[in-house]
Amino acid sequence: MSVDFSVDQPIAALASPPGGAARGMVRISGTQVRHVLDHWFHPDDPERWNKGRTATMHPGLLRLVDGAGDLSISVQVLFWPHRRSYTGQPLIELHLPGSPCLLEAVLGEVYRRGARPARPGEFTLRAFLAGKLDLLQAEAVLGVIDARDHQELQTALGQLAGGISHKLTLLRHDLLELLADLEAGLDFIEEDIEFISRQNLIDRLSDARELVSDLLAQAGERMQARVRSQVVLAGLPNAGKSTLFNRLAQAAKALVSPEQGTTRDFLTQTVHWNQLTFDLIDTAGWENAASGIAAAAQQQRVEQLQRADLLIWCTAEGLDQLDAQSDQNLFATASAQASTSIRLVTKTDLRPDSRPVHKIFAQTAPDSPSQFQMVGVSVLAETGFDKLEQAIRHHLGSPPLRAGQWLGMTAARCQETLECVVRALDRAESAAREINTGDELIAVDLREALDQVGVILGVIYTDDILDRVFSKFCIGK
Ligand SMILES: Nc1nc2c(ncn2[C@@H]2O[C@H](COP(=O)(O)OP(=O)(O)OP(=O)(O)O)[C@@H](O)[C@H]2O)c(=O)[nH]1
Ligand SMILES: [Mg+2]
Repeated sequence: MSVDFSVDQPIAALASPPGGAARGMVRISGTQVRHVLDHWFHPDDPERWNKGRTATMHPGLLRLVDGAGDLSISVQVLFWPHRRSYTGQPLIELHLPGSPCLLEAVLGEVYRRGARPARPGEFTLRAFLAGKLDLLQAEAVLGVIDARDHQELQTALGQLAGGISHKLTLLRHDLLELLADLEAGLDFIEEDIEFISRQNLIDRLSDARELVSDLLAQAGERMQARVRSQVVLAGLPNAGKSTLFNRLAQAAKALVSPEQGTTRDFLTQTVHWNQLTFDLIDTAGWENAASGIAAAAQQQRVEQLQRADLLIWCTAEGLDQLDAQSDQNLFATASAQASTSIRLVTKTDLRPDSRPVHKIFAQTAPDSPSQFQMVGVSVLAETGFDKLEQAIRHHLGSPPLRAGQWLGMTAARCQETLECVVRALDRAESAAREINTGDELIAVDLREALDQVGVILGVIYTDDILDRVFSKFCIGK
């Protein structure tokens, strides 16, 4: 895609998801957008339609003439006549029954009447070009559309609301003022008039550098942060891990059988709970393995645990003394690798009496690990899942908020530029600390920092940057 900077010609696209639905929406934006509907839209109140000066909804009929004859479609037309629209220019949304054929026919007519098909992200591009959004916010629009869970949505909404933009805009104004003072001083260099003291200059440069360094650190954390937590199910063969995996993942994905060693490799499934998303990993049963493939497999599991945020160690109810001992030993090995663990008794329906869970461990292991949270579940009897969910939520907690301010794509785009800003501010500050350095040299670095902040916000942009950002959008947004 190459960026089209012309904003006059109306563009149009289907703005509702493809496929049948109760309602569908066609969006049209352009300076003379009203004329696209001339002669085939018949508003219930023509006077209001023709003279309306504020954003209003206009019910009416769309008359289409196609091969099959005349078609009258009942529509609601939302019309923003001037700049106060999403795109910052006149905008129309046609709301009509969501039949794909009907929407296609209407869109075809819109194109015949002078609009051209919108490119991916072109509505948001126009909003950006009209100054309605900066580049960080344009990316946030995409982040909102693509959000896969509550946390990602919150991050995108924060960025759309101007979280980072606000900080950078204030910084940019401050640096512009500094530059203006420095340059004003340069004009009066002969008279020795100073518009800003060196100390004030140093302090403000230092504050700016600190702010940008902090943003850079957050962007860096965002780049490293795994978006989702990893929860690993482990335990002896036949402990009921795969059965539990299927129950928690709400999918019959893992093979389950009474045979030991059913799961040979690991399986991953993303689990979405209200406000919490994590990757659940089912692993092969642990065995005491001294050598060979089993030892290698065990090593692989250890590495997996080191990457995990939570280990759920599954111990089946009713193990004999020998298995209970080996379960205890392997659990000790596994939990030493994991950052946190839950000890889970599975198949509690097999329990002969109503012993509480911690008593089971107390019996099988004298040095019972009381520091681990203990929970019991039965997939068969569907019991214990509330407690297990509580325990998982407790351990995963909320993701770090600092990194949560940045959308991944924004962090990726801005990291290098933020580094340039820090370096330029650093140079400017060092120069300012040298008594003999002239203001003109400080101004050079300050200008460089300003340019780069402008690139992040999209005040300064190239086709290439816009291409990269907007080509990721879908059509209609
Ligand atoms: N009574 C009872 N049996 C269960 C329960 N959960 C699993 N099982 C049975 O336990 C056996 C082993 O289950 P799996 O889920 O395959 O165990 P696993 O830990 O994945 O086993 P491996 O993959 O071999 O390590 C199967 O026959 C399951 O039906 C439960 O809650 N109650
Ligand atoms: Mg299994």
